[in-house]
Amino acid sequence: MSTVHMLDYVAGNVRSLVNAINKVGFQVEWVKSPSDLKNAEKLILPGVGHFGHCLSQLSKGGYLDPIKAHITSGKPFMGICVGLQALFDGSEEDCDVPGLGLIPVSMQKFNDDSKSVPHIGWNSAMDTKIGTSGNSSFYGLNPSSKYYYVHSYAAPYTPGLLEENGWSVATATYGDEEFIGAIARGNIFATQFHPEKSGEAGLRTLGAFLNGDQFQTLAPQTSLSLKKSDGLTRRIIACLDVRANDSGDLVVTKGDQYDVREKDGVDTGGQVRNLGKPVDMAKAYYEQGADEVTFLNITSFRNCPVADTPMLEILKRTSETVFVPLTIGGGIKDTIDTDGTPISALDVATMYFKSGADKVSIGSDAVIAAEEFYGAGEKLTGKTAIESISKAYGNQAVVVSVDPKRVYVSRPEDTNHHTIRSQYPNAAGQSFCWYQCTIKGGRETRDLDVRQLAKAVEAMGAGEILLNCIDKDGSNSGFDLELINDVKAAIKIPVIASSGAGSPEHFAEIFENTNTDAALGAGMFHRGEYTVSEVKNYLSYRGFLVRESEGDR
Ligand code: 1PR
Repeated sequence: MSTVHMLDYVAGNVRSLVNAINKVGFQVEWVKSPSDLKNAEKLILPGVGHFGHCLSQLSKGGYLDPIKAHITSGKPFMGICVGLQALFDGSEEDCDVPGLGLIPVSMQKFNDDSKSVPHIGWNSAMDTKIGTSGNSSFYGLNPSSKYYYVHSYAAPYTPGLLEENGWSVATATYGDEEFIGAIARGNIFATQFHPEKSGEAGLRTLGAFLNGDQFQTLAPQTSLSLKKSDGLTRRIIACLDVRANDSGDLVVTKGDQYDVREKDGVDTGGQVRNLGKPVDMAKAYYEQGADEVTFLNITSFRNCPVADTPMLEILKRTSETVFVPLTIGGGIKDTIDTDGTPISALDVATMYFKSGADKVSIGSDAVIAAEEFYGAGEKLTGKTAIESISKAYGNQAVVVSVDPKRVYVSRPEDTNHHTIRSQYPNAAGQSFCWYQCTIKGGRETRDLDVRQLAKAVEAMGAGEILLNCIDKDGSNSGFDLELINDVKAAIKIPVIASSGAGSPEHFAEIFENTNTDAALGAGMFHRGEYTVSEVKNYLSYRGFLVRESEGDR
C-alpha cells in the first residue's frame, strides 16, 4: 500500500481521516518530529479548532520551515480545514499569529447577523472556472456534489484575484458570503471542507489527491448553469439511542417520552425495546444519505471501566464504513472509573474522539454547568466539560443535548422563567408555558429553562444544540415548532431539531416554519416506516436544498 505522511500536531480527531485514507487505498505514516518531514513524499496537514493555537503549535514544534520546504520542493501537499487556513496570510481569529503567507488573503469571521455561526453542514465546492474554460475540475470536485464544512472563519472570495496568479479555486456560498472551499496550484491542494466526512464525494477528492489526479474532465451532463446561491443544504440526522439490553448487549432502542421498555406482550413486556444493531444501522443510514449519524448512549457506562465501554468499539467499527460526521453522547462528564481513578470529561471525550467520533454531545452535565454559571453571576470558570473540550478540540466538536419538558402556567408572571404563548393549551386551558430542563434522561427536573441553558452553553463554547423535546419524543406527531423558534431566537449557534418526527412532511414543516439548521429523526427510521432518502426526496420535491447521496445520481 502506498504511504502518505500526516502531521498530528494538535489534539484532533484524525481517526476518521485515517479511515478515509485507508478506504481509498493508502496508509498513513505519522510525522512525529520535524526531521520526519524529509522522508515525506505526500504530506497532509489536517487541523481543527483555533487558527492561532494550531499555527503556534506548528511553530513551537519547529514544523513551519520544514512544511514550507516540503511545499517549495514541489512534493504533493494537502491542507484540510485549519490546514487550508494555514496557507493564507492570517486570520481574524488571531491577528497576532501569521499564517504561512502563500496565499495573499486573510480569513474573516462569517458575518453573523443573519445566519448561524459556525457554518456547519453540506455546501458546495464549485470550481470558479467551470463554464468559462471547459468542463474540467480539479481533484475530482464536482459542482453538483456537496461537502461537509464546519468552521466560523473563511477566506472571502474575490473573483479573479487568485486565478490570475495561477490558483484554481472552488467556492461555496453561505448566506450572501462567497468563500474559498478548495484551492490548488501545482503541488498544493487544500480544502476548507473535510473530505473524510464528505461521503463518496469526499473520498473521491481525497483519492484524486493521493493518486495525483489533478485535473479531471467532468461528465458532459454536469450542469454548467448551477447558480451561486446559498449552497448550504438542509441537514438530516439519524439518531440511534443505544443502551445495554437485559442480556448486556448494546442495542438500538427507542421509546416514547424516554420510556424505552416494551409495554405489552407476554415475552417482551418490560424488556428494553430492541430495534437492531448499532453498527449495521448506522451504515444503513449512511447509505441512505444521512448527513450525520448520532449515537446517544442513554445509560452511558454502567459497571465497566470507561476505557472498555463497548460504545468505543461501536464507534471504531462505525467510523470504518461511515464517512459522515459521527456524534456520541451519554456520560460525558468528570467521572470515577470502576477502580476509583478519576477521569475528566476531557479524557472521556478524548477516548471517544480517538475511537472515531467527530463531536461529543453533553446532556446532564451541561445543565449543572449552566446552573453554576448563573449561580456565579454569569462567570465562566474554564473548568466545565464544555469549556475544556471545546478549548482542546474546537467548538464544533461540542454539542449540547437538551431534554426539556413543557410546564404550563396561567400567566407569565406565575414563573420567573421565559414563557411563550402556545397555540396548544393544556387540558386545564392554560396557554402559557416554559420549557424546563431535565437531567438523567428526563428523570429529574431542574429550575432552569431551555433559553437559559442555551445561552449559558453558547457562552461556554458549545458549537451546536441538539434540541430534544420529551413531550414530543416518540410521538410521531411532528416537531415542537414553538420550542425550536424559542431557542433559535436566543442564540447564534446552530440548532438541531429533534423529537416527534413521524413522516417526511414533518421535516418539511420544520424547515418551512423555523430557522432550524438541521432536523433529526429516530423511531420512524428504526421502525422502517421511512428511509432517510425518502425524507430527502420529499424535501427536494418541496423545493428544499438537500444533499443527494451519490448513489442517487
Ligand atoms: O445526560 O450527558 O449522560 O446524556 C444522555 C443522553 O441520552 C442525552 O442526550 C439524552 O437526550 C439521551 N437520553 C437519555 N435517556 C433517554 C431515553 O430515551 N430514555 N434519549 C435518552 C433521548 C432523544 C432523541 C430521540 C429523539 C427523536 N433521545 O435522541 O432520538 O427524541 O426521537 P423520535 O424521532 O423517535 O421522536 P448525558
